[in-house]
Amino acid sequence: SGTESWILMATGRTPTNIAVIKYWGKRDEALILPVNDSISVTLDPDHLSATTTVAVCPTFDRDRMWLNGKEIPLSGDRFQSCLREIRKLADDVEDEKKGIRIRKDDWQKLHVHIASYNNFPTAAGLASSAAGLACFVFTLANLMNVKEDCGKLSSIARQGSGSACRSMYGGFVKWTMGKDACGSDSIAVQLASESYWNDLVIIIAVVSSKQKETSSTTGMRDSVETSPLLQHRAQTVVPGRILQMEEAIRSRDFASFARLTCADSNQFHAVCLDTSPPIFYMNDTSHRIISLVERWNRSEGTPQAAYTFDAGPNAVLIAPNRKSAGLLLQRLLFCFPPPADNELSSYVMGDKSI
Ligand code: 2P0
Repeated sequence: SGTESWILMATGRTPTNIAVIKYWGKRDEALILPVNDSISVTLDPDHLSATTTVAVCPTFDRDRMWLNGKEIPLSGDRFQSCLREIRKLADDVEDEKKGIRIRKDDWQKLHVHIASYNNFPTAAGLASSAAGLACFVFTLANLMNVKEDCGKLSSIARQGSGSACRSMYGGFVKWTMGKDACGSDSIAVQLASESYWNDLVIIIAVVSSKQKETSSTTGMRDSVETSPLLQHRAQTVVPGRILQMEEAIRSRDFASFARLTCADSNQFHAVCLDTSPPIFYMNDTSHRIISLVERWNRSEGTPQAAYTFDAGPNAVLIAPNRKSAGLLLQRLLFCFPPPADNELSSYVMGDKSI
């Protein structure tokens, strides 16, 4: 500290997560407390992940943030609430080599610069807030020498974006809705590590590269206010499904896992349709993918693959192993043949057929 100049940085990488039992609806908007528990699988960091560098320097005069190289405003943002919460938990940092000594209280006055990158196109409408907020909280906590455990950090990430709390762990993760009013028990817990069920293959079929029309935040607010099905789902359906899903994961029972995953995705989209005005996240191509998987599963007599859709038309497909994943890809490519001269990686299903 003092007048000398120095810069201290930390970098982290966090993957996004895909819910298999969905979060949809808040009971407290400010604290982001959900109306039901949810369960997700965190992806491999090589694919959909956020990388964030946080820097602190005595000459920084305000907190600033860049997303994919472009500065974005921080004021009033949910990043601010995460920053405030982490600052409260900050501890002394000493780096003798660099001659840096930051005391706990100094963190209140020091400003941070945050640079975050997604290794996937934000425009593709794939969940980016979960990875971004989780990575931000995790990296900031490292920089500020926060000693709290991942559970506590997950409750801070939750205040940035609900689904972000689940990216605090790898593997299968449950976000427990919690009971208390301040949200201290609305945290993520790991159900199984990333290596527990590593035969599973996840395929993301990009159906449209357009940005979604209704954000999750406003969509779920409208659903809470207008959908009678949402109340039924949260109170009567999800509690049982959570227990069944935990059991399916524990016993690596793919058939049960797939049935629950598909049913829960469909119910979430039914709640969207039950909202006034109705929300349409899926499109014709999404529906064709559902039919394709349903037909295949029915013809084999037992689930070969699961599908799940979030707040957009892109399909997340889960196969029990590489062999099934290969067969699934064959079926997808048969129904949605890519243009011959195109690279498969840049081919967006449905952009042509709609
Ligand atoms: C989920 N989704 O469980 C569900 C399924 C989308 C569909 O969590 O308002 O971006 O920031 O808490 O976390 C998307 O909602 O919403 C989401 P906020 P978030 O993954």
